[in-house]
Amino acid sequence: DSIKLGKKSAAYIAVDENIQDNQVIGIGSGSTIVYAAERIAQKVKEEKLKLVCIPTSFQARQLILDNGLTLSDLERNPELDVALDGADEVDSRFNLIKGGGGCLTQEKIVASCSKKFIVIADFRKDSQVLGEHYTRGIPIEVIPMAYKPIMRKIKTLYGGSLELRMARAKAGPLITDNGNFIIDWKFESGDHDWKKVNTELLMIPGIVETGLFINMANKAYFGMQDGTIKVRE
Ligand code: DER
Repeated sequence: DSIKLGKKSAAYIAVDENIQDNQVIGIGSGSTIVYAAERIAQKVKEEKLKLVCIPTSFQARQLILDNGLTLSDLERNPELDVALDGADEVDSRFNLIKGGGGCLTQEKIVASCSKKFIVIADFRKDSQVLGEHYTRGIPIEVIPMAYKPIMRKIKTLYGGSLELRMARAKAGPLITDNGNFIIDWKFESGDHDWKKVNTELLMIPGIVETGLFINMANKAYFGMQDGTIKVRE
């Protein structure tokens, strides 16, 4: 279908244009990045590239191993050349919502350690303002014991509605790769000063990380419905 095709073609182009020999590469999480890992593995084989990959989740770690790529970590490679990742939404100012897959904390850490951060997404993620297409709200990773007071504080400060993200294949709340809970914050529609909101949220004790990636992405490749690729930078 056009979404899968869009993800795959965007991922292949993003890899072909940005991956080369001797790089340290951040591998994101979600479904789109699967195509990027596949393409990297093809290029490593075809062009005998030497590169190492840093995961952003258990899923990304498996993806690296399953594709026969060389696994590394931030202890051995604290600075990356390029990080590739998906996103739930990209607004006109390159603010991202990430965390739909629950991996936002390690994704943001790895992206912050990289000289370049590239988003790969299908056309549904290409928005003018956040919330236009992605309606599940901003994922916020929290320390489990504090989720209730944090939900109340966000509600008081910013309104909207908040939901503790429940697991699907396990009873109870979703547990992240870091052992925490995730709250999804469905914010009031309209434009927000996301840089300010992000900074304020991170000051609330118990909030580990937000799915607001502000001024982090350098480039985005969107797989469009007609099979073309839209590049924004
Ligand atoms: O959780 C994340 O931030 C992921 O990158 C994710 O939201 C993008 O997922 P997708 O590539 O499966 O759409």
